[in-house]
Amino acid sequence: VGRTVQLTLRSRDVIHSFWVPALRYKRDVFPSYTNTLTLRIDRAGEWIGRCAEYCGQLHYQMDFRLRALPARQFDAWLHSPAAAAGTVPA
Ligand SMILES: [Cu+2]
Repeated sequence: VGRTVQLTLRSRDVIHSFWVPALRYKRDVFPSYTNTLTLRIDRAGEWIGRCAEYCGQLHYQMDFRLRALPARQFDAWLHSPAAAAGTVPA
């Protein structure tokens, strides 16, 4: 919350699109090109994200959650074994 964050986006297979409608963030994700998305969220919360590019039979399952944590909670997670393992806080 309150920090500028840059996401690095790259697909393992086909073209997807990282879309968080409520925040108006959307960026295409390619297998052969690394894209970035710079975002800043000024309040804690959780938003639903979806793939906005028809990417195959499992496209309908490509929902995710984007969560903005207060700075102290984010820093604790960032320096935890969970972050190193690539997992997110519950
Ligand atoms: Cu898709």
